[in-house]
Amino acid sequence: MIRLHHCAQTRSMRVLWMLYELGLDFEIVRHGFDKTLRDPAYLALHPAGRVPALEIDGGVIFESLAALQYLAARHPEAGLEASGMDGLNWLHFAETISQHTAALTQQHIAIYPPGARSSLVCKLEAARLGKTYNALEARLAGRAYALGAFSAADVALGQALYMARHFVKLDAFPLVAAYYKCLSKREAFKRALPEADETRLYVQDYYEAINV
Ligand SMILES: N[C@@H](CCC(=O)N[C@@H](CS)C(=O)NCC(=O)O)C(=O)O
Repeated sequence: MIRLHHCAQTRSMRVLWMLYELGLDFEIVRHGFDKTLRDPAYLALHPAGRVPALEIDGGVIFESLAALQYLAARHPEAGLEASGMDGLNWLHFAETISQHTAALTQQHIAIYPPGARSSLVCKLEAARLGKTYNALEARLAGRAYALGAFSAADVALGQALYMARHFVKLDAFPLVAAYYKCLSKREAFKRALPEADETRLYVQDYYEAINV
């Protein structure tokens, strides 16, 4: 049995999307995005108490992009592998995007009291996130997908954009905006979105830079 430990609107969504792309049978364990991730039972699956954790083939994969690589290689018939220099670079570039989203999520949502948030860090991280959009914009010139054909790299990058656009809009990056629009129409992407009654990490579509 494949079992995915998941929190809505987090990096575990990448793995959920990929599992749906592959049409596999699996269970989802939905966690709250809170201290329960540090419960000893969960720490036995993920050493830092984060999501995702994917129980599969008698082991656990606890890095989202490793999970995408593993799943794509496990199912070569789906043709989703992102391998070689280009494939690995663009698959893992998702994390270059997401590290800024994580910092911005902390600043705009997680840090309490709100007075402890930093407008300087918000502006810096948003500017650095914009630079990653620039890099992706250049990569997408003449390409519908990061590697030409749809692959695990697009699942990773599309999900990274899904989170990132809460802090830096895609409008100023026409190729990235069109790419995200195309990816977000995929059935597997839509199935990986939060359920109607699920607690969301992002309660706003967009978070303006804060002034403290
Ligand atoms: N590099 C890891 C990052 C995992 C990670 O930090 N996940 C976040 C959600 S996006 C998390 O679980 N945060 C909970 C916490 O920090 O307490 C991956 O890609 O799987």
